[in-house]
Amino acid sequence: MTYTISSARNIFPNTLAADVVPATTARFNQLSPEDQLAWIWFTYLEMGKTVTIAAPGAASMQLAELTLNEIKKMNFQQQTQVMCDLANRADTPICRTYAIWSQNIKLGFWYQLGEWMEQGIVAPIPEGYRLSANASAVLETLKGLEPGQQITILRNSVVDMGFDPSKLGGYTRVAEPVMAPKEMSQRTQVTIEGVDNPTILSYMDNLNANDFDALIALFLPDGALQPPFQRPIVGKDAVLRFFKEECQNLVLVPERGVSEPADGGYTQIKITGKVQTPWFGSGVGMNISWRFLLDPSNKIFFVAIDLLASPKELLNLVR
Ligand code: 45D
Repeated sequence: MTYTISSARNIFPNTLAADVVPATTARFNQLSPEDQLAWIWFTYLEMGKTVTIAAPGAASMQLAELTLNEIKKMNFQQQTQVMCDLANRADTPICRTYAIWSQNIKLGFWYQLGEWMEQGIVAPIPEGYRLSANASAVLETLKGLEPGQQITILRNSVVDMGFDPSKLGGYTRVAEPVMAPKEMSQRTQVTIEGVDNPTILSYMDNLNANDFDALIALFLPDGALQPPFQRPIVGKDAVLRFFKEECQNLVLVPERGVSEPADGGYTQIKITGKVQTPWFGSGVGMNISWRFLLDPSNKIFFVAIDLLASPKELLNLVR
């Protein structure tokens, strides 16, 4: 039998992903726009007690600068309206601009607004604002989760805002410029207990080095990558674009894995370990698994990345 993308998604079916993340995001999306903004604000304050967000790079902020300056000049009432429009996914010029930004630009935009809210330059959440009972319940759920799960929910709530890009018709996405890959002398090499497959090691090392051209060369032309809680991204061009737009400066720390023969001369390999995002650095280590399916020539046909349900899952390498 040969594999399809959809059959490949079922390798290592015992892998337990953090389903609480999409469940919590769905509950968040039921809240009113005002409640959503206040909820994010309280979440942000709550998380700030344990982890620090790093300021985004100047290059990504430049792309949001026009919009940020426009908002800065508004009065508090207008600023509040803009933020509610974003949460409401309204059809306004700012919501349309926001819709075509990459995830990192959206996060950087809100990072700046958050700073300005603290400084009194942008309208704060009204003093004494009381979250609805539902919003409080969602916040309580979030408090009980691991930091890696919390930041994923926070990111989801931000990236889903703005006008729905699928209603825009044709458009050009706006993403941060791609930096040159790391110098050879600056590169690191992972070791993985139980796995020495060269494709897997190169995957980790090239992603850590931001060397996306070398990384994409490991994939088959019709290969696919499935990010956490998303549908697979199929084909080399689309996967390469995703790497360039969303994957700069990640730190992958794979720990252990298992490799075994699969049908048709393929090999299935599961790796578990930690991933750090540049927004939180080593302050937040997300518990991650990679499920790879390699073809007989050792090229990547499919890889799924999952955010794991608990640290215990790091040891789950059974089929
Ligand atoms: O509304 O192997 C205010 C892949 C209040 C690639 C605010 C990967 C009002 C292949 C506070 C101002 C990428 C799949 C808002 C691996 C308001 C691969 C602001 C995995 C919104 C391993 C809120 C990578 C703010 C992974 C500023 C798993 C919120 C990466 C900021 C995961 C939130 C990265 C931030 C994650 C969240 C990053 C900065 C989850 C960042 C999350």
